[in-house]
Amino acid sequence: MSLKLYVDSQFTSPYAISAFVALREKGLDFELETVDLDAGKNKELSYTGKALTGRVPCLVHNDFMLTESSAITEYLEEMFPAPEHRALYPVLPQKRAIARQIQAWVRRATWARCGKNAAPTPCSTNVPNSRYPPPPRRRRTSWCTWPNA
Ligand SMILES: N[C@@H](CCC(=O)N[C@@H](CS)C(=O)NCC(=O)O)C(=O)O
Repeated sequence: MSLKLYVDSQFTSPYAISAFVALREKGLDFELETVDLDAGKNKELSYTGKALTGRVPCLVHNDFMLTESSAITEYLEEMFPAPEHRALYPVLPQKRAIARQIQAWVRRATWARCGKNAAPTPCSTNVPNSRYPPPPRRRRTSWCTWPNA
């Protein structure tokens, strides 16, 4: 079995980090490969041939390739289920929903931390016990999807 995760070479993408954490939590052996977004390596065929969206993260499991961080974590949860591997999501629907709510919050609250044009997001100073941050009111300035990734 082979697992490879493509992440940004700056290690700042919250999307890539969520896939990375899921693999680590599951206790899986995987190879990590970096893609230099600033150099546009994610637009090259060598990457887009694997990653449908041309963005990080991209998971390659044997000959299966998957982008989109939430699809990746849910795929890992189903492919490597508990109890053999640690569960990523709680069993109770409400608790699962809250886990996904937190994931969405973390992804969104840190969205502006990727790539050379990254600027501090107005959400980044918010703490988890505050209300949901308001949507950012700026033009896209980073490599991360904006505004609703
Ligand atoms: N919805 C995607 C967002 C992924 C994303 O926007 N990744 C950024 C890095 S934070 C990226 O690869 N940007 C490169 C580009 O847009 O060219 C996910 O959840 O995986």
